[in-house]
Amino acid sequence: MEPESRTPRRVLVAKPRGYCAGVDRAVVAVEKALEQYGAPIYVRKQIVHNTHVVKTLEARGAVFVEETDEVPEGEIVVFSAHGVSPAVHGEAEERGLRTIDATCPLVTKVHNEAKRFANQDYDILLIGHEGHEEVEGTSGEAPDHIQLVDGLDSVGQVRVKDPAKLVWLSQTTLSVDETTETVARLKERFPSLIDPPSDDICYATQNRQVAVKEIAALAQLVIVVGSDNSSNSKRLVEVAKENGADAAHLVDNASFIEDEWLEGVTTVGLTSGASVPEELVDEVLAHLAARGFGEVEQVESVQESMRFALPHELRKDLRAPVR
Ligand code: 2E6
Ligand code: F3S
Repeated sequence: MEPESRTPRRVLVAKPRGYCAGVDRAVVAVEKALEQYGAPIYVRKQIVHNTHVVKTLEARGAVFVEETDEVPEGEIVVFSAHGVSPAVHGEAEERGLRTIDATCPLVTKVHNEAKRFANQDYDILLIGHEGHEEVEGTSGEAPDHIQLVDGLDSVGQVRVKDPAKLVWLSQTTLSVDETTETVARLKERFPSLIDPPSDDICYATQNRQVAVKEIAALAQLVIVVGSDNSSNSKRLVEVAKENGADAAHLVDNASFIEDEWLEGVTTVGLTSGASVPEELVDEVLAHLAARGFGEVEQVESVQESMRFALPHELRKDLRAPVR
């Protein structure tokens, strides 16, 4: 047998990976606000769920707060990509804050679906993860009509007013396969349950899952770069494990990789969540190259070209007095 140091070792890098159009728009919105109005710019919650992005923006003068009541009156506050409920918009208005709404347009689309079905008096089953900011924002659009379905186990607890007027919607960053299973289970209980008018799991979530499946089938170990509060990044780890990888780990950056994960491994799969800057992937590649994984191959599953316009508030002067 060849000594391990001479065994060919390669990295398969999934494409697409990393920043989606909604994250790019939200991060650029904070950067532009800092350029246009100067520090401090307040941001409610993490603009996207990535530690490195948050630290970098903090160093440039962004101030991250949990709630709008921490923002001094009259100041500018950016709402994160995950969206906010109408109540949060109301609180900001009451405090005279100038707001920049960086909610991803694909999250806004789900809010609009929720409002429309609630106005028609439907019960809405929102499939998503309890406590996630996106779920809190969407639920806040119609709290009396929306109930959360968090995983297969909660299907049995669903109670509805009229099973003939029932629709499901979802968080944008779920596992496609797991959601399909949850919907099937819900339809066993409620055969007249209707589907959303279009996919709520967004294009970026879906594409990154398709791409990680392709590399997971060829790799013993899959490394997903992403922070541990990032729903879409965590789903990539699960999808990798369910689709052929012996092991899959979420790491915030290269320093979290443990040498023992690499023992006996010849092919490492690498991908990153939708909130992850590419420089963190480059650092992981350098870390792996230093450990003998010098051969790098990009595996492209889907081409992406989505772009979103910046929030409209950045196109007007927020310094003008509020009327
Ligand atoms: C907004 C909506 C969806 O935790 P999650 O995956 O939702 O969030 P991020 O910030 O990791 O990813 C981008 C995003 C923003 N996804
Ligand atoms: Fe939007 Fe999907 Fe990204 S909802 S922020 S495009 S992960």
